Amino acid sequence: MSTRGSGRAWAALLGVVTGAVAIGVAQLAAGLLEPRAFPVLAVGDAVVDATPAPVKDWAIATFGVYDKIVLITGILLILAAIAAALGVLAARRLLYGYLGLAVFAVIGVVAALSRPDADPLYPFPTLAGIAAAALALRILIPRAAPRPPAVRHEPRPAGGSPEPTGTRDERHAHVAPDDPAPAVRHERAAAGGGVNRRGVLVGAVAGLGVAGVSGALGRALAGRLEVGAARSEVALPRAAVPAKALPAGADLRVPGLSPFVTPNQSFYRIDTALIVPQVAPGEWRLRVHGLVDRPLELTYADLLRRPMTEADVTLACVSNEVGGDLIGNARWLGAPLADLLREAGVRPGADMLLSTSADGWTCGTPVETVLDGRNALLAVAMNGEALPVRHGFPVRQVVPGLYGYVSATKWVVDIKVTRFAEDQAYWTPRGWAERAPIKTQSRIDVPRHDAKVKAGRVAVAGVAWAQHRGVDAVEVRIDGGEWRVARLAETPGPDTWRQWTLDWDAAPGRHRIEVRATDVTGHTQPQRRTKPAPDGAEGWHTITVDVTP
Ligand SMILES: Nc1nc2c(c(=O)[nH]1)N[C@H]1C(S)=C(S)[C@@H](COP(=O)(O)O)O[C@H]1N2
Ligand SMILES: [Mo]
Repeated sequence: MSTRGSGRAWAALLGVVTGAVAIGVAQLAAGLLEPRAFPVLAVGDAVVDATPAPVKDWAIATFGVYDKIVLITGILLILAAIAAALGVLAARRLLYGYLGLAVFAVIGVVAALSRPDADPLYPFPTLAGIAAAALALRILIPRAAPRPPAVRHEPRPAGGSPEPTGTRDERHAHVAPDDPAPAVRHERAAAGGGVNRRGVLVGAVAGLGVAGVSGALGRALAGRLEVGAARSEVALPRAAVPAKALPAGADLRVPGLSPFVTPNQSFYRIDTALIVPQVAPGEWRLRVHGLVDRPLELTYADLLRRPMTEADVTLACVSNEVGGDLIGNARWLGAPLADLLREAGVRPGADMLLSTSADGWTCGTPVETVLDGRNALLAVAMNGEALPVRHGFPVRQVVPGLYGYVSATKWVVDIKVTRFAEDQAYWTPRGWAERAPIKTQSRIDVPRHDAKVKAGRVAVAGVAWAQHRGVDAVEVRIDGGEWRVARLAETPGPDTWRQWTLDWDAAPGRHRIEVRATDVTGHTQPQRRTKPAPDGAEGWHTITVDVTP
């Protein structure tokens, strides 16, 4: 590497270290003040909000539940690249580095203030991080500057030539008589460009130390604000209306088939929140207002005192592709939403509930759906435990038959009774339908697509759903042959998915398996596959398998 090149590489390294200092110190400030104002998250949140719907759909389809990790990693990698470039620029003139940091300060502050729940503290973590970075830059970057040892240390050769003779390394092998630290000098020589390599490394390690310690401390402090402890102390009320016992035949227990009840730990999670909102039950309030005769405000204790209903309901995400896994079934415990609305007194003309989460996400649900007698709940528990924080603790909505984005508000804190003509929910201007009942769908779980199976009797099995209508029949066909009726598992009601299975006598070769469901209204899934937008994918799930003799 040339002298210049190596100096640049060191400057880039120190730029990245400076960036790490900024992020670590910002994390510390965020942990002290407000975890959500951590600029990387604020920028990530802003990116999520600004991302066009098709890109978001693609991200969900491609990365699934890892979409957030991918986004944050992407942001950090981009930041690292820019920080490296800033390091190089700053080595040329420190001012360039400061200007770059100023740009970051503006981006971070604007992103933080753009959060729907932003308060005046939000800019501080960014500003603290940038101030620390400016200091780090000032201390670190000069270390990457190639020292011109010829001027300070080279004894001028006799003969007056301005240029020292010999190769670079030979030159540096000379030890000036006045050099106070020959060992250090040797290091410089090894760096090849007169760069004080030890100085750079010491600076980098110190910078990373500051970044690591402040970052870890910040995360620990943020954790102190988490509500996990409060959650474990919740005493769940008994259900006034318990769920019917699950029919013995609800779970066919075919290996590889999704269990009837999805465990909380493996329940899909979809939301726009990069860090899970932490809403303490003691601070939770639900306001019901808008087109009502008597606006209400409830505390968590008020809610728990209401008669509770328990119900098995399968949630589904509108972004679920045909054959996808953004669907899960759980037993929910909650207060009927309809009772609450009747107490508030919905005024004529109101047709939409605009619910808002603690982090400002909104959702529009038809009033008539909530009032038509189905188990629309303000849920506090999922599968026998207080709602997991990721799934909306302390309170979320659950409305059977509607996709999550128009019904299932997590961390819900506000319900405005309004009109579709007057208000818009989060996803509506982003290209998703205003109203979105769940479409009749079926999925093959076993065998897996592209699996190799042994010839002979093969159990083909999966799930089908048509929430609040109910699944009436599931049919399977192999290689485009006759449709065969699958055996259906029992269900506790129309609001859950339904397992199905079919025994197939598989002959060696490659085979195509298709499935379609018919709901209780007599509607059979159409063959043509569509994309999820704007109101849910449809089409037959189709897989191919290799049957070996
Ligand atoms: N606060 C909030 N609630 C939300 C969302 C969200 O982005 N924010 N996403 C909705 C969507 S799109 C779905 S599919 C369901 C998913 O619920 P789950 O994560 O508990 O499975 O939550 C809904 N509730
Ligand atoms: Mo969703």
